Amino acid sequence: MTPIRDSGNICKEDGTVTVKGWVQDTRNLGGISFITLRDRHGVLQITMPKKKIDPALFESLTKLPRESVVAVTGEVKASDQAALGVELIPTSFELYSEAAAPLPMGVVDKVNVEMDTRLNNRFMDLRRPEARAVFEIRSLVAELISEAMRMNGFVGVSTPKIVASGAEGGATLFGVDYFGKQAYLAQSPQLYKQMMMSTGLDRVFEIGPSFRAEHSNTNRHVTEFSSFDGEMAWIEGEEDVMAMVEEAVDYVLVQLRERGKRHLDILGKDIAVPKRPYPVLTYTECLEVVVGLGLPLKDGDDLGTEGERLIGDIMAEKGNDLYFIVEYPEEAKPFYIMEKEGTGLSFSFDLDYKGQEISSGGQREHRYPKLIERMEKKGLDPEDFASYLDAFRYGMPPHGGWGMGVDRLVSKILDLPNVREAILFPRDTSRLAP
Ligand code: AMO
Repeated sequence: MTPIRDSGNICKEDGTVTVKGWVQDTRNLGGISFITLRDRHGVLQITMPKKKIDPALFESLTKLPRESVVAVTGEVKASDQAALGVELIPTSFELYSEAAAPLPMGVVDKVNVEMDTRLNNRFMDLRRPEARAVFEIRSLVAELISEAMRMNGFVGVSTPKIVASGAEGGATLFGVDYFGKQAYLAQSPQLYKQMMMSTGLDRVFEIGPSFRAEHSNTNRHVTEFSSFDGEMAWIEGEEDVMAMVEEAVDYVLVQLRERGKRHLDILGKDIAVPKRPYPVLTYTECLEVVVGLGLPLKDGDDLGTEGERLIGDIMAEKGNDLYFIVEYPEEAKPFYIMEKEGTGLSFSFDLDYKGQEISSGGQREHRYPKLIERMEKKGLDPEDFASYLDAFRYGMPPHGGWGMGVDRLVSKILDLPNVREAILFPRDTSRLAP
């Protein structure tokens, strides 16, 4: 396949070139002036010695407002002073779009702009190479996830995002009026990916949007996130699922280190690939540790942001960025997770990365009568899940799976302080635009 040109630049046979991009900066020193022209790949210096170029051209180019979009044609010359080692001496130009002034935020100014201002002006923020690099990396992460899954026999699927019942609890459901019927935005693909396990497409994965009416305004919660979900049948226990999650995350990190180098360099990041197997802690031991450190938690409570962070600090000291936490109390886990009978525990796990949960999963309850029992125990009405339950009545293999927040994964890989940095247009309690 011949790649299609990925920039506006054109080299002509007469030796002139046309470069297209944004006017990042202009400097007029009187006898000579310069433009820094930026495109996706970098910047080029356009040099205008007043005596050597047409006065009208000099005038118009020098007056261009920052961030205007232009095409400049001219000759490329070697230059010791220019960062690229070459500069362009212009002979003509075309103004595609003049930028208004003042700009809502600077692109190259070294002042720290608040995240809110950046998100309000995301189109402008993304003109900064560092902001763009995050999304180059995110795109690669998604590609690597798909590669890892395909290599392990998983089929990519797309499940509905407008659904009739929620799988992850009523508190975080967004309601939708669906032609007069009550519908919801999907909190996860949980019910559908499990239904697939009864079909023969017994290893599926999806990267898609998930919606949660999260009222908490934290640096790791948004109301629309991207979820990497997997589900696999014929497992012997939740360890099989954990091994697959570990395989996928390791593949992403190892490959990203090489294939994402150009973008990682822009961010000044190298990726530490944690040693395998990832350590496994139990919920109970984590709880004891954080309670010992003063957190007022009781058995069954979520470890929470602070608890996860404390465990993260302890694990970081031992050189472990990624670790599993297993054996959560069954009451703390959703109805679809299998109970460890007679123990009060469940066949579940979380995967934490640098002190933050990035994934949770486990073995599912595939036995129809037990599943009904679990639903009732959780106060759910099996009638509301009739089409899901049908898939369990006519032959359902043992299975398990996981959900992983892609936004959280990317933000942890890159040590971003807020998950919103890894989302183009984040949605939260106070943000619905842009
Ligand atoms: P859970 O609810 O733990 O599990 O979600 C799985 C992962 O999704 C991410 N996540 C979020 N990311 C950003 N903002 C949010 N509000 C948010 N909520 C969740 C986290 C989390 O670890 N169906 C199960 C998974 C399974 O068992 O297969 C589920 O959704 O990274």
